[in-house]
Amino acid sequence: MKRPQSRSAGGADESVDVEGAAHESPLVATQLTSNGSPLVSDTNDLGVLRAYSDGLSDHRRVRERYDEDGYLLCRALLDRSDVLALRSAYFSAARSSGEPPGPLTMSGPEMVPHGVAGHRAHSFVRTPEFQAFTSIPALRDVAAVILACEPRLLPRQILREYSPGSNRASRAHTDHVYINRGTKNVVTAWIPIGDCSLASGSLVYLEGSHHLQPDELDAVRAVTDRSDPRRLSHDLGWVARRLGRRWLVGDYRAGDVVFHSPHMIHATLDVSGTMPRLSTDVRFIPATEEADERWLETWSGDDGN
Ligand SMILES: O=C(O)CCC(=O)C(=O)O
Repeated sequence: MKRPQSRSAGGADESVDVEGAAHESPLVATQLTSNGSPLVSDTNDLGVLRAYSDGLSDHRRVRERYDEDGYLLCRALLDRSDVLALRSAYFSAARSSGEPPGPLTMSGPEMVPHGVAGHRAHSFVRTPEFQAFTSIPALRDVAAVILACEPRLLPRQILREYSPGSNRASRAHTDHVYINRGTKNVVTAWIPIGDCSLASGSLVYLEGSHHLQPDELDAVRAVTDRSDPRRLSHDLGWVARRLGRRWLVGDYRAGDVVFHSPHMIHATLDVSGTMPRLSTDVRFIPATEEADERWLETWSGDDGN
């Protein structure tokens, strides 16, 4: 069984079972796709995210790791049962409102588009349960260490649901271009709501990409399936080859949270297993600094931001 190896510099090495032992069905690294395009043609082109396991008390160490990697993967930061309860609440709310069982496709013509009024994600982000979840102090505590100050949680908090077999996922992008009208000091927390293996559409990062210059990013806009110039390519394999960098992948368990820099290139995988991927991504800035006004309203799938 081939396994991609994590970087060896410091921290806990982890390996991800890309060939299926932990998954619902066998999955080989070379079959990982995003928006239908292969992530890699050779397993050696993949790396594995490294978790930060040294605790939060040494703030300097936390920031060093975050600055070095562009992300900080915190295993079991949240109580697993709280995360699973939120997942269950989301899908039960959908059932009690008379929606058909099972995952919604995000683009069926008869369906309300994802996250707009009438879609379950739109109503769910407005519930006290969801608001209480994103306000869990543990999230804020890590943001406080990374930002080195009292953080403020921005109200626009995106809830994403991706369906098995839809071949839809988030294209390569940096957050910076979406949140560059206020302070530059922003940290994103990506929170899988449920276990999120490679087969469940997990988040991937382009290794060291937070160190790239803006003109280097321009080089990976040429191949695209979208007109929005803020996005990079949907073809993650091409992005990696063009920039000569590896995608870092990870298996996430309910309770894990990964924090990332607004300059880190990231994307998600297609859901090849049977369970829909549910996740939220929220952003913190220093409490005393100016927020980008686009992030001050509750998220709606059609807010254009
Ligand atoms: O969950 C996704 O599909 C994308 C998340 C994302 O882009 C982010 O957390 O910044």
